[in-house]
Amino acid sequence: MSELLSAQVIAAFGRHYLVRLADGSEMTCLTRGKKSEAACGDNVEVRRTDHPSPLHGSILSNELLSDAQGVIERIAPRNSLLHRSDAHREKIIAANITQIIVVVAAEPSFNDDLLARCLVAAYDQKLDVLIVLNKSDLLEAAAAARKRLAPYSAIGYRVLELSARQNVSTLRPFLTGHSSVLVGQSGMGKSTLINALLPDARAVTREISSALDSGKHTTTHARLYRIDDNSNLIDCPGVQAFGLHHLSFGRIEQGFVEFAQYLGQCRFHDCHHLHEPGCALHSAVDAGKIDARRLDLFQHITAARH
Ligand SMILES: Nc1nc2c(ncn2[C@@H]2O[C@H](COP(=O)(O)OP(=O)(O)OP(=O)(O)O)[C@@H](O)[C@H]2O)c(=O)[nH]1
Ligand SMILES: [Mg+2]
Ligand SMILES: [Zn+2]
Repeated sequence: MSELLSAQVIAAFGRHYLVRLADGSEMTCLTRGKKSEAACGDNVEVRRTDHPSPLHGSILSNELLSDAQGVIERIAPRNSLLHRSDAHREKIIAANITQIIVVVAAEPSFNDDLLARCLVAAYDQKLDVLIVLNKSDLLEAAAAARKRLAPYSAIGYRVLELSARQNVSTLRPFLTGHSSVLVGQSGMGKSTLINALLPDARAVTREISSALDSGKHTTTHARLYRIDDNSNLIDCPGVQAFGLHHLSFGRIEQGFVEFAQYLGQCRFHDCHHLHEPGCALHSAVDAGKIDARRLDLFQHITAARH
C-alpha cells in the first residue's frame, strides 16, 4: 500500500473532496464508507489509490479530474467546526477556522437576523468576528447600512467598511494568521472579495439580478484559498437561513454578548425574556442599555424553544 500523506481539504463536493498536499499539489479523494464526514478546512491523511476509481455521475466542477486519485483515511481532530442546523438536518460549513467574516452589503439590503445568528455561532465556536460592510462605493445605500450596523460596533464587534471593487487592502491585516471563513447572503460580494485579494482565485461571481432570477447562489461549494503559510480564507455559498437548532437556549443567550451582565438578574430563574415581569433584559432595553432590535432578534431566534 502507498504511504499516508498529510493534506488539507480545500473543497468538498458530497463524498468527493479536493485536498492539497504539503508540497502544494492537489488531489481528488473519496472517503471510505458511506458517510461523508470531511469538511472544507479539515486536516486529513490520504493515500494514493493504485487504481483510480471513477467518480460516477458526479457533478464536479470542471477543475476536478474524472477519477479519484486517493482516499481519505483519517480526519484529524478539529479545533472548530462551523455548522448550521434545523430540526431535520445539519450542514457543516467549514472546519478548523479561527475567524468568521460576516459579509454584508450596502445593496441588496442585508438581513440582521442572519447576522445575529452568525455571531451566536461564532461565539459558540470561540471564533474571532469581523463584520465587513461591502459596496461602500454605493454611497447612499452604504450610509443606511452603516446606521443599521451601529448597534454592532457599539457592543464591541469590529466593522470594516470597504468596496471589493475598489480596494481591499484594509482587509488584509485582519486575515494574517487566521483561517477565516466568509459567510453571508448571496450577492453580498464574498467571491468578489476573494478575487480582489487573490487574483489567481478566479472565483465565479455574478450580477445580483441574474442570480436572483435563477434563484441560485453563484458559489455552489465552499472553497479554501491559501493566503500565506499561516493564513487561509474560505469562500462559501450564500446562506439564506442560519439555523441554530444545535444550540441550547442558554448558549444562544450567551451568544448575544451584550446580554451577559444582565443574565441571572431576571425575577424568574427560567425567564425567557418575553413578557415576564421583572425581566432584566427588558429593563436594560428601557434604560437604553440594550438595543431593542437585538432583544427582538433574540426572541425570534429562541421562539421555537419554549
Ligand atoms: N458596486 C459594487 N458591487 C459589488 C462590490 N462587490 C461585489 N459587487 C457585485 O455584487 C454582485 C455579487 O457579487 P458576488 O461576489 O458574486 O457575491 P457572493 O456573495 O459571492 O454571492 P454567492 O456566491 O451567491 O453567495 C456582483 O455583481 C459583484 O460585481 C462592490 O464593492 N461594489
Ligand atoms: Mg460567491
Ligand atoms: Zn428576562
